Amino acid sequence: MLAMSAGCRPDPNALPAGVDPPPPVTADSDTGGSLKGDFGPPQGEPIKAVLTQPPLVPPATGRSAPAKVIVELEVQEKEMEISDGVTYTFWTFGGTVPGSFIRVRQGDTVELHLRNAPGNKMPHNIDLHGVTGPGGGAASTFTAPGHGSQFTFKALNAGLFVYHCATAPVGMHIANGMYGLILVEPPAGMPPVDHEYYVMQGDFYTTGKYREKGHQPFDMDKAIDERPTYVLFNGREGSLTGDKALKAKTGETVRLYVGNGGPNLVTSFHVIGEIFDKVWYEGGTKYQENVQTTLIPSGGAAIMQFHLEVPGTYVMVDHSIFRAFNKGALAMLKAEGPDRKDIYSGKEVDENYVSGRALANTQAVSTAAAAAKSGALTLEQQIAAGKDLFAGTCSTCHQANGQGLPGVFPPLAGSSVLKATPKRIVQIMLHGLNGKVTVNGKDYDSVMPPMSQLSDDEVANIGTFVLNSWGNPGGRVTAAEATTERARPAPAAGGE
Ligand code: HEC
Ligand SMILES: [Cu+2]
Repeated sequence: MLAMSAGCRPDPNALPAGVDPPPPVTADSDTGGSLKGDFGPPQGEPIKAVLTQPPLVPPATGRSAPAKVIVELEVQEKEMEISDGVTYTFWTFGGTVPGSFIRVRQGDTVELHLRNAPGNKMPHNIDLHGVTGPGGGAASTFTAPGHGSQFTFKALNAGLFVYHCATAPVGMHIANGMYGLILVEPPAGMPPVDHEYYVMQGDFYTTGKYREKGHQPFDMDKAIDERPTYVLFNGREGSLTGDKALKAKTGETVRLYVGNGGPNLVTSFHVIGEIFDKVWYEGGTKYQENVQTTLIPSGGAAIMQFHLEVPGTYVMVDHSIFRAFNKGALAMLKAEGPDRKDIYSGKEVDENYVSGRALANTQAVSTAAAAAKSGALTLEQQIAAGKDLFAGTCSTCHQANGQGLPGVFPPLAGSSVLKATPKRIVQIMLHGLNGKVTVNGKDYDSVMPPMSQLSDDEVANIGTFVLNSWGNPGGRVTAAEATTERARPAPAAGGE
């Protein structure tokens, strides 16, 4: 039968002339996993692991034999900013979110010391996904404040692994920032590249709204319902934007070690304007090529690599895109180098992406928040904070100079509407505006969407900035006025 079909028509599985057949799947084409990960007892003197804080990655181990590696981690519970003017009590491995990056080689014997800093309030432990053994170390490392514990494991599988705290309530410990990455290099190491960076996503649950100023406690109900207030890279909104953006030059290759601590969300990790040349998906041994977006499960990781050709700002997002622009999941990589108009002609368009409330270094916003808290907020501080926020919120339509766009977006500069009723700006921001409106003698019949995602102090500061700019009548908007306006029903269309 085989002979007959071969004789009658061409074999549909035959390869075209000159094309090699794929390599056969043999026992050698996989790494053997843990079965082949034990290279015998550790050699030489014990080595103290180099740990790094995000976004840095420790140097390659550079070793060709298994060693005993000592890792010392200290749990610190500390208050840090989660966004400008917003503080949160994080629980951390080593004082940062995510925790210190650990790098060892397959076959290494790792002696892990966990200290729980005196003054902490909670017991903690560590479960490393790179450990072979029940609990991944959790049971051996349960540690009360002011105490230390240790356990030893042999890193049998190569890969990029998440570690996290697994003390009850587990979800709360993870939600507070208790996770990090451990890279177990394959025996030959990772191929060298120009830059390696450490980025980890996490979802956060605060009782207040997104960007609501002041200290924000953890909200267990939101966490159980999986309704995060923030979705962040490296534990803070703006941790990798503006001056803190990752840096590289064109002609260089960048490798990202990206983890997802969760506790709840899966991430669709994407770099706007780049294509991953390689993705070691799920943090494992094999790579896929030419990938746009890679999925990283909660409690998982991936390694991506790309070569930079065109200079400019590359924005990294969770492509579940409301998380990027309305919950903070946005980071940047700045590539310097000469233009490559042959590859990309355009002007820099990152403003379009970045403006949607993702500006970094809004120092004035923090200053105003601190001043408001102490009851000493000045008009100047409100105007300065409002100016920063206007740039990320209103300027897309009304333009940075408040002139609007003829026939499309009315001017805020010298606006007759604001001259007639200055405080109407609060209502327009919170409830939007539609129907016919006449501004400086010209008619507009368009729609401004409500900007109700703004917090009350943001409304107050933007309003104050606009009223005190471009020949407008001046005055001051308070957060209390925003609270009152928010509670009122939206006015009917065509308010003129
Ligand atoms: C998506 C585009 C868009 C954004 C963003 C936007 N507006 Fe508007 N805005 C409009 C449009 C369109 C109108 C006119 C609506 C109409 O025709 O009824 C308008 C009208 C106004 C008016 C009344 C008319 C005038 O020119 O005085 C004010 C005040 C105003 N906007 C303030 C703001 C402020 C403050 C922000 C930022 C918090 C903002 N807008 C963000 C599109 C926008
Ligand atoms: Cu913990």
